[in-house]
Amino acid sequence: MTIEKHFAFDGPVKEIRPLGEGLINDTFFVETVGDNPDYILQKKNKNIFKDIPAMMDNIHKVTTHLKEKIIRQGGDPLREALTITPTTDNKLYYLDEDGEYWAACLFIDNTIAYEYADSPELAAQGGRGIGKFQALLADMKEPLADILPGFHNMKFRFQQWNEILMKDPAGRKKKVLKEIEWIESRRDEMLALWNKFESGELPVRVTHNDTKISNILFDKQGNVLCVIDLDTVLSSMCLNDYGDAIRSYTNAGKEDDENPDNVYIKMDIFEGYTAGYLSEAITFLTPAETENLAFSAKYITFEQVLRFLMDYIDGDNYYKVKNNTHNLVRTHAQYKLLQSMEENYGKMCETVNRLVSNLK
Ligand code: GN1
Ligand code: MG
Repeated sequence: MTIEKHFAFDGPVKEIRPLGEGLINDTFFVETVGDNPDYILQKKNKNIFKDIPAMMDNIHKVTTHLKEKIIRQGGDPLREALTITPTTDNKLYYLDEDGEYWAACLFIDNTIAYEYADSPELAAQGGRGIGKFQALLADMKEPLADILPGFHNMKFRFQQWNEILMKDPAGRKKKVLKEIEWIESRRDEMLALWNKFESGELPVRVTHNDTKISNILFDKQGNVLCVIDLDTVLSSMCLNDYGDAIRSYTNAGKEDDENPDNVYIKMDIFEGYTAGYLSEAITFLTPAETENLAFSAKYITFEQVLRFLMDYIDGDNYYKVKNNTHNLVRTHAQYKLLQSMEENYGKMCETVNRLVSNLK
């Protein structure tokens, strides 16, 4: 690989090796010689991200804003926010001869990343991380490009749903009549939340849109340090980020668990994450936002059931699959999580309300 010569890395490169198990981009670790900083290099997935220049521009705007605020608060802008490493001609990405987009950032050393939140304390740190990320960006005025049109927009998702059901491209509709009913019976309540956003009752915010715990770096003392993977930052409801974190942190099973009995919401993790999130986010959340926090967990989990089922009916074109029932297994596992949230919804609302009043 000679890709490294296009980036403004400090110090000569010793080795470039694949890193992590990301399902979307190809990621590499760039080790430089001696004490020079190391880097992360990525080939971005242009099938999913249709406008990578706009995506990099969003990341640049967001990290610039974060760094200004972190400096003003006396923090370390190189460790508490992502730093884009430009190309040698000072661009945010490099477009190679095959039409592939590459981008690099500084590697933040001496950190820990987790795959699961196995304690309420760790979940609380993750919640603090996203709460602080959103709080630092709450006064950002510059608009962000809509790089994933309709991403958490339920109206758009139901348009896609209607079209796919009508086409039934893989002939699978007849196999999922019960599952289709799961979606239809919740259509109105789910659209109602998106309507509150469209009507302006819920404000437009800078949102991360991929708030799983592995997208947060912690320091060696276990304190949250930096939110990473900013590919999906855009302007939307901040409830997306809270809801998606609850969907991923609190699940006792796996996202694609073969045994739905393993899947349910862990209420201690729910409380931990919510407490951590609110400790930072209370500074900017409006009453309409706090009132809809618990519902947003159901909303994003429902959306995930819908997206997996839709991809199954469509013949598996979006998510990578292990076999031709993988998307159906995912649908069932996420539906079990949604049902568990529905059973615990009263308790979820009580917990949010109690934590909010404690902070007032
Ligand atoms: C995709 O691969 P990952 O975890 O970054 C998807 C998310 C889904 C998630 C489900 C751009 O994200 O929206 O919630 O899979 N990202 C995109 O595992 O579609
Ligand atoms: Mg991601």
